[in-house]
Amino acid sequence: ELDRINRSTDYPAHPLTGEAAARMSDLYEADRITWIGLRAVELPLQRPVSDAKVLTGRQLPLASVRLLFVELQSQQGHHGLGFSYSLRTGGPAQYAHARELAPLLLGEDPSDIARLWSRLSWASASIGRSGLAVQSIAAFDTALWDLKARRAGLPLAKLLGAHRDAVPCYNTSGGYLQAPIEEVIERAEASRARGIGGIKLKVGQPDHCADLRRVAALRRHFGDEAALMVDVNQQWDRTTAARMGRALEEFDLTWIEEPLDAHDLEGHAALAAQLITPVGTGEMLGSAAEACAFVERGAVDVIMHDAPRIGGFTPFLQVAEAARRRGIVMAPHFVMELHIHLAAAYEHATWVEHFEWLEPLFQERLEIRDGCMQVPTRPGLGLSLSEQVAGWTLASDAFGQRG
Ligand code: SMN
Ligand code: MG
Repeated sequence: ELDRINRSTDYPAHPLTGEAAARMSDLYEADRITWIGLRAVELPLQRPVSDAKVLTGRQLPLASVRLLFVELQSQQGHHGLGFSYSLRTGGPAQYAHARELAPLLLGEDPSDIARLWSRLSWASASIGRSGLAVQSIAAFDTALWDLKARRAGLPLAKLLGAHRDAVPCYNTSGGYLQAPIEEVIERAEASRARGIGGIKLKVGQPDHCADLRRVAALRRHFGDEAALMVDVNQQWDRTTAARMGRALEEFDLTWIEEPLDAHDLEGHAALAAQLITPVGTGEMLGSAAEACAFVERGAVDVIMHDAPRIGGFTPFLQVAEAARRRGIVMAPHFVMELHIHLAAAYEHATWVEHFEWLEPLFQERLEIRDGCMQVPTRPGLGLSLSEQVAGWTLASDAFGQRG
């Protein structure tokens, strides 16, 4: 029998005839990227916000978000929309680098995402494999994944293989340091009334007692059951982090985020080993390799990498796989519009960060119910640009022939 199965004559001879020929239209036919649009956008925030980096004098308040959008069209009529972002500086450089990369994708099959990522990365080799170089690549990578999922007629989460249709979410935007605690509580109440599950508070002020008083007030107000997190934005040294970490244990926080310098791998590993409260970090890491190092060293209990900052979905999934093998929590940083799909496709406990900031850029809104953000049911990322984007556009360029 085996012999019979293996005999090549059992397979249709070429050229195909009969039923096999009728199935020809089901065979994969390579597509080609025919048009690429780039757009640089500056989205103003309603009010500038300050985290601990501002309170310690290291940075200015954040007043806007810069975005790099990529739109793709293919010969077979498929479309993709992706983006990357930057805060404070770097936007013009991301855009300039994207202009250099875009022509390399023309004529390529948009299905070959891994190969195209590698092609763009080789083209950027002289400016490195992390940070700005891969952040420009991220805009193309996310557009390629959007196109692939749209072509399949599936939400991206489903294309990746979803574990859930809704992901627990928490809100940060009400918890910045310029707001007095009464205002933080008021905004947190509003978030919870909308169905957002957790509340994250910024800490890391030079006055440590003030931080502890704000956390205590939030815990008192919301009771034992509420999921509360704090974000230090890298403003403690190792000694302060150990002391504050110990003082915070009584508040039963869901995590302490960025307690130390974002690149202090050994410091995070030691802190995570000392504290019962989970330690999270990852948003400032510039590549999958950097984020995997934290996961593999056991330096984080919660991995918080950010797809646009590390090169898009392709590298994000490499980090997610390392995290999955260790069973740790994944809470991607910011950009809920992209991360909802990735969080839905993660096996273990996961969170998405709810931020209203980017909502005006898109026509669609993510739905929130019972503490969870619902995974969009539209194909691809489920995003299309709003009309307002034109008014915030600083520059645009196009490559190839528009269909
Ligand atoms: C943060 C920083 C920058 C943009 C958005 C959010 C912050 C967070 O560190 O984790 O919420
Ligand atoms: Mg953070």
